[in-house]
Amino acid sequence: MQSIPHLLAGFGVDMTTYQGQDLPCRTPVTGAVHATLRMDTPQQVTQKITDARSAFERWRTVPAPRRGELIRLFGDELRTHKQALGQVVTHEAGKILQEGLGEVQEMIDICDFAVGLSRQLYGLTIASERPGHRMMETWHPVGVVGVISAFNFPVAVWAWNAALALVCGNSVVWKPSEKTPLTAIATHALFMNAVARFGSDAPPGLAQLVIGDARCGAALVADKRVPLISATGSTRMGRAVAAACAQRLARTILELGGNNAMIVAPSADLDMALRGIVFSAVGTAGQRCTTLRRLFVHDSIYDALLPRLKASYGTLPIGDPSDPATLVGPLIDAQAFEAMQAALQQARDEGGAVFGGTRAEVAGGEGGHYVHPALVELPAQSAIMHHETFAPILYVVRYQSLEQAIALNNAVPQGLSSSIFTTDLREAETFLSVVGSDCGIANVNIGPSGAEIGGAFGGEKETGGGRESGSDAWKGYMRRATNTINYSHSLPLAQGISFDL
Ligand code: UN1
Repeated sequence: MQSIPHLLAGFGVDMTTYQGQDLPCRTPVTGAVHATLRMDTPQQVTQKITDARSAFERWRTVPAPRRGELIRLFGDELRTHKQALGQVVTHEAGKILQEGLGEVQEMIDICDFAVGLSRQLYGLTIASERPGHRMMETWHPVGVVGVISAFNFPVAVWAWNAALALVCGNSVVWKPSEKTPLTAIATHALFMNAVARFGSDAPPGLAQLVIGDARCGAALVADKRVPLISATGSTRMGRAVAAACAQRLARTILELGGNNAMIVAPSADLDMALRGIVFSAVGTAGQRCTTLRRLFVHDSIYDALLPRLKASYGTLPIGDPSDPATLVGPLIDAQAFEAMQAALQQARDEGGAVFGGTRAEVAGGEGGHYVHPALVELPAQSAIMHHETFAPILYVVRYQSLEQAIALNNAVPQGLSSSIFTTDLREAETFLSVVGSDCGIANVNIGPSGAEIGGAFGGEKETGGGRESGSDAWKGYMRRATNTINYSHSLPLAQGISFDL
């Protein structure tokens, strides 16, 4: 695989604009520092918002299908550079290359979706109660949209937000995780290539990139000229963003912690369930919001499934994420490793039997944090299972009745994703029904992770309630105006009120 400076040069990035002394960027692959960047000051963030605001004032008047053309060009850039951008993701976030490429594909998919959407920003026409009147809804962009993204999906989640926000007529200010700024720099360069090809209809400043830490995020969140903040990350971060936005009555789209479960029912196809469990629990080294963290297995099949699961965990290829044979890459950093070890210790204290979970030796990766994914068998859903630990730990608990399993699924504070493996129609439909899973995503015979962009993505409770990506999530990036038009020669009042002068 090519080095980071070489890869970035391939995107046309001029690194001298970004280099500095403030932010050392480490690759989780080896732990080495591969770039040191300067951070934006809060004043520079303010200036970027000013530029984004003036860009918005022009961009909102460009017809939406023409705005879609910019996103089409951006999608083309992503198609051309898919391999290289996937490699940057792998270098910087430590995802295996297949997942790095999958992330870029997710960006391409949302671009395609957004291009179609640019001709479908529909409002309703509503029957008026008054003669000679018509009611309708018009959708307008909100203005500058602030996007705060996390290290684990360093580019796709920005693209979900930006592609929709831009076709809706907004401008975007992006504050990526300080753990993955280089991926953001590469993506921004590709976007600017699309802008250059699009021509002068795209005002400069339409998409802004902020490099920095929580101080930059705070400056973005506090700015009254940013009516909407879409933030992905920890529940702790989301609470701070929500509080700051509530203070000034700004809107938020929050995609926070997940603590996702799977129920494996007596009738489940165990071969499929096994594949679903392993991909969802150890993919991205357990660092997806949608990662499977809690597994509820029916008593009658527990002893058939667990040995197979352990056998599969015992032979997982762990190592360099750019090696095509690897399925489990490194954790993002030392802190993630320590949090994993602390969670495992707590699980032991709560009566858990831990399988795996130790540090894995990887030749050349001594400075990285590679682990054997952990399986923890517990007699009941204990306190640690109510927490999201961003690492490959799968807690396993037996259950006796579907009702009990659904109650366990719903007992945690988070509500992002959930799934059931069953071939029993009654069980599947109950799980999806009003008395079933309380999550934003509920799947049957599919694990909780790896959602397609076509559906609305997000979850309930401490996950934050936001919806991004497909379906009608675009409405979150627009404001709705209700219009009543009177084409008669009189002025009847609603509710039959008489008000004669
Ligand atoms: C996240 O983990 O923040 O459904 C997003 C999935 C991916 C997106 C995950 N499409 O797992």
